[in-house]
Amino acid sequence: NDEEASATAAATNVDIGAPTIFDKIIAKEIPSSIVYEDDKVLAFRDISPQAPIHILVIPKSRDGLTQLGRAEQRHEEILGHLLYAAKIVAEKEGIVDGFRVVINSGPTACQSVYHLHLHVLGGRQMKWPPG
Ligand code: D5M
Repeated sequence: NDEEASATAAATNVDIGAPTIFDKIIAKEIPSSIVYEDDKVLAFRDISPQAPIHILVIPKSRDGLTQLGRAEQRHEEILGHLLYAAKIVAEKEGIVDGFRVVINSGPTACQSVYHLHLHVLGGRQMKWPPG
């Protein structure tokens, strides 16, 4: 089931600071559906959408920012930029009146790709608490 699959993915991928599939997306070596881009961030559709709109916002330069739990003070500016980019993405997608931003940090949170990313989710009624 989905829960087991995400737990397996989280257990398989460990944070060793290695390049991830997102580097290939940034380099446009593998295709992605890009919805927003500037000099610092890239936003593209999640390959496994959990809502009608599910977009990932990532920094173009990982710069040690594999997960939020490893953030350092020098990352403050990019973290703010990513959050503002999430709002621009929500606006572009027509969900700015109601959307959710999620960051999974570490295996317990089922993070599977160790290149920091914000999930922007919307287009349906969200539930609380999340799983
Ligand atoms: O989320 C990692 C997310 O990355 C997960 O929702 C799937 C998505 N993903 C993985 N590979 C791709 C490609 N190639 N394109 C688009 N989206 C992708 P996490 O928070 O680490 O669990």
